[in-house]
Amino acid sequence: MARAQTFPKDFFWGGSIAAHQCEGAWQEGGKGPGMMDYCTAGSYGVPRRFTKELEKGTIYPSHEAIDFYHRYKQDIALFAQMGFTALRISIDWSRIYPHGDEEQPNQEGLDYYKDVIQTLIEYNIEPIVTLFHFEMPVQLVRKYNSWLNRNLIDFYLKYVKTVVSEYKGLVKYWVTFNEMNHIDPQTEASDFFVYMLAGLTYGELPGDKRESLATIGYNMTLAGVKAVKLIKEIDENNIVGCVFGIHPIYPRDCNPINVMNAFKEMDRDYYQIDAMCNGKFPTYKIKEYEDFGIHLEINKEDAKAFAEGQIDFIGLNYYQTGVSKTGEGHEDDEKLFGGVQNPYLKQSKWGWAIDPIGIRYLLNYTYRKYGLPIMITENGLGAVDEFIDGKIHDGYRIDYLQQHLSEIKKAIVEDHVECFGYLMWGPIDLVSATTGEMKKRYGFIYVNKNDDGTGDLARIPKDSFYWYQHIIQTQGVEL
Ligand code: BGP
Repeated sequence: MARAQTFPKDFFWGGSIAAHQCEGAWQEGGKGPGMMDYCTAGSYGVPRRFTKELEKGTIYPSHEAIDFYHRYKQDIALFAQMGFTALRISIDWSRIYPHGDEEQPNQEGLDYYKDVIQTLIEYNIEPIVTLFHFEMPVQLVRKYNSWLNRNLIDFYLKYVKTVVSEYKGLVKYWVTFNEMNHIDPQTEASDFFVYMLAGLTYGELPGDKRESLATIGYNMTLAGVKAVKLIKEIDENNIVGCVFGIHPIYPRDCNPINVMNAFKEMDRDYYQIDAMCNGKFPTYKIKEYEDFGIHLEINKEDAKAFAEGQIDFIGLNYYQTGVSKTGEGHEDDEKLFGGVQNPYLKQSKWGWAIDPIGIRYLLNYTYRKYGLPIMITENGLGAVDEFIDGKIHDGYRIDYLQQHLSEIKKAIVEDHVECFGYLMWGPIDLVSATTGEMKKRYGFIYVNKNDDGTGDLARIPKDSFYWYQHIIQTQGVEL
């Protein structure tokens, strides 16, 4: 058989969005308050804040976002015009169980997502549904202490059962969690990620910080494997994955100790994938925790859950590579640059290193480790777009995507990595997760909304819109 020359015929071409970054309508359709509704806007260098109460005069970007809630039909029509064959959306838990612990779900929330999903299907766009993309009812945090409490696993499974049963036969591809890998006691999981994933700030984590982080990571991983089993019990045709946000770590140089340290830094992002692919929570991790004096609450039945809940595919979000923070012989550069930059790479305006080869490296590394199919569930360039003669000529975005896609093609064609989809992050401009800005734009479609909340929310295709349309039409042969 001749070697494949391009992407497989049934490759998923599309994009990824998340409810709290696009829907808005935060008090409509019976939705309860979600954690992200209490998150202010920030900017590059100015962190977003989570406030206990809503502050007058402060902008909370999720409240209106880009109003996808009311405009999804128009937006999906534009995705269809580009030729999308898949769209990854997330379901906001607080639209289904407004406070997280109700007996009955909110039917209006279920109906809303059903219509979104049916609209996608009408356009032959495969819905890929994420069940947790930082969206969580506030009450689950305030009353139960979030994922530190094992009860959260049951609330999550109840929500998963409701949603997966409701969309049986409509949705086949499910994602249990987005980027839970940022919770780890050995990283300085930023305050922000702890909050987004677990709803708690460092200040609010009771007891030993590292033990709390390990517990949150364990409970979420356990919830993830239990969800896999449940989703397949509801429909054996369901295909279930989990999404991880990984930036490969390069060593500072070829000094063996620096190579070893870089490996260790990167390896931290993999213990949950190990747990979800190998049928058990890794013993090395439990022993490592013991070395640190961290005690995990592990029940006898947990082992069975890990044995029965292996995922079918791995989703990878890739934006950048990093350079190991530890580097013998490099103490001075660190002081000089205040962070570790790769001198071979350029950076985006938000300081993210642009490294197309990194995506091929990540695909190879992960595929060789597990042999499971992989979907690129996020990738893209956050940039400032400006109108010239009423148009946005975003050649910089086209270059970025072109280079990354051509490295993915090499991974598929030359390295034989089973990669079955490319979902560009933010195909329509939306709220940045880390900064809360609109100015950090990823889209093929411009949304007329500014950071101060002004703008008529009009949708305008950029040059990259037509470029991606052509790539999809031609199955990436020219890449
Ligand atoms: C990932 C998140 C997304 C998205 C993306 C880009 O970590 O899963 O929700 O936002 O990062 O980040 P940002 O929006 O901050 O540029």
